[in-house]
Amino acid sequence: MADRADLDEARVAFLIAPSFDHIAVQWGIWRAGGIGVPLPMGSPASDVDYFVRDADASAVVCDAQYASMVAPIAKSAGAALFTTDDLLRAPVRQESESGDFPIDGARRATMVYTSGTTGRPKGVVATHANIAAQIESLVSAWEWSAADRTLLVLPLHHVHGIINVVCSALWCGATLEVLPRFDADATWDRIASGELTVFSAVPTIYHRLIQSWESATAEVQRGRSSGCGAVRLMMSGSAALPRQVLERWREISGHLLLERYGMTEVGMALSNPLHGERRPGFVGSPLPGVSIRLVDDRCEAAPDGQPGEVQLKGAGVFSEYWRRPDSTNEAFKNGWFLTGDIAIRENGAYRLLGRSSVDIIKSGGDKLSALEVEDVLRTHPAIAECAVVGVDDPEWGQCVCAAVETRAGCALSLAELREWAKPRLAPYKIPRDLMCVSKLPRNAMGKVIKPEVTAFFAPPAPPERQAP
Ligand code: MCA
Ligand code: AMP
Repeated sequence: MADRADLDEARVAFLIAPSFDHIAVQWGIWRAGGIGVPLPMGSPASDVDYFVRDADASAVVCDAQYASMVAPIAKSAGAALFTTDDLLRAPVRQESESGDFPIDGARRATMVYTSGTTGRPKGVVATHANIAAQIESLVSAWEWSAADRTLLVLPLHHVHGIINVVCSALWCGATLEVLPRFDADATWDRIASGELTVFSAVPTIYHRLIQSWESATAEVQRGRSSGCGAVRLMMSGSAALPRQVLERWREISGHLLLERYGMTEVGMALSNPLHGERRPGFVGSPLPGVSIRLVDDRCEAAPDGQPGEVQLKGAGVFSEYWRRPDSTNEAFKNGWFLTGDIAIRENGAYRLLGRSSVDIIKSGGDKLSALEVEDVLRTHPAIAECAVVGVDDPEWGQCVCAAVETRAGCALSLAELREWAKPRLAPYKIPRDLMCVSKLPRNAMGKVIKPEVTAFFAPPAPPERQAP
């Protein structure tokens, strides 16, 4: 592989913590003509094995500390293994130091794994042209410039971190600082320095930053709040921004967070304005280069104020799900990408109402399939049947909760289940609450009634008393 002049769209998977090394490896893969497949940090070996095989990766690059976990996987998948030390600390060959290099926009550039309702995660393939369109849209809408300085606190296996932070900053020569993982105090230190101008995060991170601010001394609080004054743009996305977070953040920082809406398959689609009125609870209007329509359940255009599915078109929309032509076909109708998100439009701005499937859960900005978790839980020896739901939570947005029917004579605790799940599920997919029930609620067809399962964990508030 090292001797090939052009990787010719070979997949290179990489398990590297957010860092200069991570970004250098991604750029190296692009320059060499490969497809970069960033893997989630904290993945259990079973997930790494799945990603490497599904992507049919020719090579895996990892931080040295993961080499012993990755080596047997790479070997059995027939992929070469490199550590970042092997690649980045090796002497640079003269011929690879050339300046500009041609990239054909139609060439496939990245594959980011995402969960759908059914099956295991799918690789979302974006071409160089898709990525360029996604970045140019944001650079223009949010007026990124070389004078900006931002801090990455997000993982780099998601579009939010890759496109909205890293690529947008580097596209226009802005300064990018990188934390290997989110840390509330370290993030506040950098905001308090007064050097940052742009900041983007998910609601759970703002929730954590608020908690950290609340527990600081009055003097530290003043320094942190004053540092926010230097930031020209603070953004939230990837999950719904709770009203309390928006309001408390405004009091602490003086910023009305700019909320926007995106998806791995399209990059960013809708945004509140940089200048002009930002409407709490709304995700704004289409970003440059994005066309949108709302389609109701009769397959007709939803009028203003009526819910419909968000469907999108634009140069940023992905090219395909890797080696899943059926899923790709199902995801498009007449060239429109069907997001599965339901929204309404009021006075030109869009408000998200939820997803068409209850089986997609968003926890801390990470998306997962309830059905995928159920498939794994059913392999537990004590579990006869189970139902996984997302339950509203002020910190995580939604919490993964499992209701299970245990086998006769078996008992199961949450601690036991979480321990058992660690090598089998990514950390954010592991249930945070468990309820053992004698029978799951089912409808006449025998299908589990998920809203009733959700109510086990979060009983709906009693209806307000009517005045007699
Ligand atoms: C970590 N844990 C989680 C999550 N992340 N549990 C549920 N949901 C999660 N998302 C687990 C940890 O493994 C640990 O488990 C426990 O929670 C507490 O860990 P802690 O250290 O407190 O959490 P953390 O590691 O700091 O992570 C929280 C986080 C992280 C910083 C909010 O989840 C995060 O960076 N989320 C952002 C994801 C993101 O970028 N999404 C964008 C995708 P244990 O207690 O067992 O050890 S959407 C996208 O890209 C589209 C295009 C868009 O619109 O933006
Ligand atoms: P992902 O597939 O991980 O890229 O997540 C994309 C999904 O996150 C979208 O389809 C939405 O359901 C959700 N999402 C993104 N931004 C927002 C937002 N501002 N408010 C509510 N949901 C959002």
